Amino acid sequence: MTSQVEYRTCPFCEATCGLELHLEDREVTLVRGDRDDVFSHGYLCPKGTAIKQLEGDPDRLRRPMVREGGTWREVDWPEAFAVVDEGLSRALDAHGRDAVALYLGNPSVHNLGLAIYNRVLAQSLGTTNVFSASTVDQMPKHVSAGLMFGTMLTIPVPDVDRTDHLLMLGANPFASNGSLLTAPDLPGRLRALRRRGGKLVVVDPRRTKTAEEADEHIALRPGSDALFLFALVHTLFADRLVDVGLAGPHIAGVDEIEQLARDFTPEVVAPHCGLDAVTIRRAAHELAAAEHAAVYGRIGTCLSEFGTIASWLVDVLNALTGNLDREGGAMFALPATGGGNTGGNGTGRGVRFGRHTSRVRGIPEVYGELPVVCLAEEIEQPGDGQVHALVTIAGNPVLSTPDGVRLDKALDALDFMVSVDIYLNETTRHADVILPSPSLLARGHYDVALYQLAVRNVANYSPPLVDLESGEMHDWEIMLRLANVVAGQGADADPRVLDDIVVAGLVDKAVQRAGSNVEGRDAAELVAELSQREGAERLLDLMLRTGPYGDGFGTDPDGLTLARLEAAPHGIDFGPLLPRLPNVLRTPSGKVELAPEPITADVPRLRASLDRPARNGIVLIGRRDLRSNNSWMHNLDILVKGKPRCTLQVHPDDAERIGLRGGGQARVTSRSGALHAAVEVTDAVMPGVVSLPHGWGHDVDGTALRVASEHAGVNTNVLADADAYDPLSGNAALNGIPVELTPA
Ligand SMILES: Nc1nc2c(c(=O)[nH]1)N[C@H]1C(S)=C(S)[C@@H](COP(=O)(O)OP(=O)(O)OC[C@H]3O[C@@H](n4cnc5c(=O)[nH]c(N)nc54)[C@H](O)[C@@H]3O)O[C@H]1N2
Ligand SMILES: Nc1nc2c(c(=O)[nH]1)N[C@H]1C(S)=C(S)[C@@H](COP(=O)(O)OP(=O)(O)OC[C@H]3O[C@@H](n4cnc5c(=O)[nH]c(N)nc54)[C@H](O)[C@@H]3O)O[C@H]1N2
Ligand code: SF4
Ligand SMILES: [Mo]
Repeated sequence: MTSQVEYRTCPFCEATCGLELHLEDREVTLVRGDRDDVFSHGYLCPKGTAIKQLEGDPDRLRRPMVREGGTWREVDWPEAFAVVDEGLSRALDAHGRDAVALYLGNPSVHNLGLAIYNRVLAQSLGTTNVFSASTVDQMPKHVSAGLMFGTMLTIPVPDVDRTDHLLMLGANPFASNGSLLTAPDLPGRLRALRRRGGKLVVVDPRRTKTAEEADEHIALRPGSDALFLFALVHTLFADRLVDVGLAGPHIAGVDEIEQLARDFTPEVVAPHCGLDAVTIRRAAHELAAAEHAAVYGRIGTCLSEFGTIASWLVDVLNALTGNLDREGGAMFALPATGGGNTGGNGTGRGVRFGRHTSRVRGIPEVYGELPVVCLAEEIEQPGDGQVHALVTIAGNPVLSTPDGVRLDKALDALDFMVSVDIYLNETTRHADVILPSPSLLARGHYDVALYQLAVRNVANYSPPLVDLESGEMHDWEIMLRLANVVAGQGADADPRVLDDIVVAGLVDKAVQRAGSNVEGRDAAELVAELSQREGAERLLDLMLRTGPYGDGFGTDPDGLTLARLEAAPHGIDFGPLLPRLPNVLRTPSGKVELAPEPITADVPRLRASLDRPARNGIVLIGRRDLRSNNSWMHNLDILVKGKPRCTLQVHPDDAERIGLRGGGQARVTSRSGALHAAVEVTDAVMPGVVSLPHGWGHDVDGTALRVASEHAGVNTNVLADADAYDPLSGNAALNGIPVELTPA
């Protein structure tokens, strides 16, 4: 038996904490925070420790599985891929490319092999029916960022370590550890902000842990963030507080914003927000007065029918207060792997949406995908272009997307389904084949996406700690083999041949790109230099070497390579964020587009909402718990033991009026469904608002989740309406759902 201590980045959320793992052979015996990690300095949360239980979970799939009727059989990889080939080819041959849909779930972003090869699979498949968890999450921010700055990931992050004033809407980092804001120990960073005399203001219908730790909690009505933010903008203009600062020369559209904000006075929006005008005006004045301030919005602002407008106004406010791209304000990361906004000259093609639309409802595509609110109907409705088969990659849409019951039925009706997943759960039980990712210990890890949104420029690579066991396959190889299958190459085709084509294509692009650190170099020479590595690591090395700190294949001998990261197990810190305007921009104008037409054209819809009478019925919102991770970590006893956490939080006034008791049951009904939930009476939620977390509802038949099924909870998304979405991004409006409550 060999004992080792190894370091790797936690892959469970966006915070990228360093873990210190104690191993006996393949077994994790102890998990601690890595004190020497350049970014997390020893911080970790209960989910990070649970890597031990996840590795040991007997329900975690370790071999490919094939379903025959109601029974599952472990098979070897050749057999699994033969079944996949038969099932997908049948659908493609009979009905064409669009007959096979793809759904990419959240963990596919946190897995190097899946994250890098997603696109290869999608391109080989060539379907317009691509869906992902992004349209129940952050798509509104991608849309607003793309239109304002030119790429979907050019998203400013609040410079939490140096700001004096943080206005945070719809986020609860004390539970979530931050999102579109990579900052290990974000709670600690927020406490430090207050210790140095700064102010934290939290806008949330619920008094969360984050709100309790803040200087001020503004409890607003769900779904009214866009109105609230517009009233802040209005106030800045009305009270002559606009000062765009040093970024001024790079910003277009300020005057248009003033016009647009004219109608949104604090007095007009206040009743819709459940606030008074004085609070709104004061919030605007404090934001403007702070030396360094930042506005940040997350889930609460995105999961609404005005998600894109709210996401946009967050950055409009950052710009109008002179805090965009400025130390202590909202800044852009410079990621080591490069990205859409590195290596160019500050202009680009910008973004365009709606190149195709969904078949049934005609909802426009964004960034090549369709909103997941359309998935069920695309399977159900017969006709040309109907979805007959589905590939899911690390996703559980039955629990995570609207109208879960309907989607559950739709999946049952598919001709064929294959899932790359580590559990037999509510979604994958409908699959014909499940292809499991290998043990976390056997994977290399690097957070390609998350470092693009980090509060410091950091790079950290975790090498595989153990070899694959027999029966395991690398994620990148699974993806390449799937790509071969859907490209008609067959189940036995060598994935390395396709991989070589992918690498050659990327190297060609790099040597042709003006200003790249390998511009004009011999592509074959570069490919040869990469040849000691394969799969995800080879592509990662290429990205790092051609990225902003890269060695350019010898151009800068001190520059970054994957080998250098391998020699730095605690990561490399490239320092705090630096201003990046105008070079970071990829808009055709080379300016920050403060008033992009697609968004300004949607403002009348928001204005019209002011004419609706302010609702006084009850609305439902979600929440997260520190020990949950969306739907998929509930099978780990250490994370679910204790008091049940899937409770319906109800304000005492509402409970009394309706006749609900803590510990009792409520029947909750919405336009799309009904459920019974355990009631928790608490004044943490504002009157008229109830809260139920998502990711529960593990009591369905045919899964293999022994622990989770004993802590089943209920699936809140049966209450979510597939007709409620933000038209600009297609993102589901999962918060602010009108519901009726009765005692059950
Ligand atoms: N009502 C409501 N609904 C919501 C939200 C909300 O706030 N309220 N939040 C939304 C958000 S932000 C998100 S991101 C989505 C998440 O939506 P999804 O991504 O669809 O769902 P997850 O619960 O993350 O499920 C992840 C799946 O990946 C599998 N998995 C985990 N690790 C691995 C791995 O390493 N390899 C592979 N192959 N599979 C793996 C799990 O077994 C599980 O099946 O939910 C959304 N749904
Ligand atoms: N422990 C844990 N951590 C996680 C996850 C998890 O499931 N568990 N999921 C990960 C994922 S995929 C994501 S995307 C991130 C999300 O990270 P966060 O955005 O921080 O997510 P939440 O904790 O759900 O916080 C959202 C807050 O919005 C509030 N809210 C609801 N409706 C509204 C509204 O209309 N307006 C405003 N202003 N607020 C509203 C809710 O009360 C809640 O407190 O967390 C990630 N981290
Ligand atoms: S905060 Fe996120 S990255 Fe850090 S240990 Fe917890 S789950 Fe892992
Ligand atoms: Mo998410």
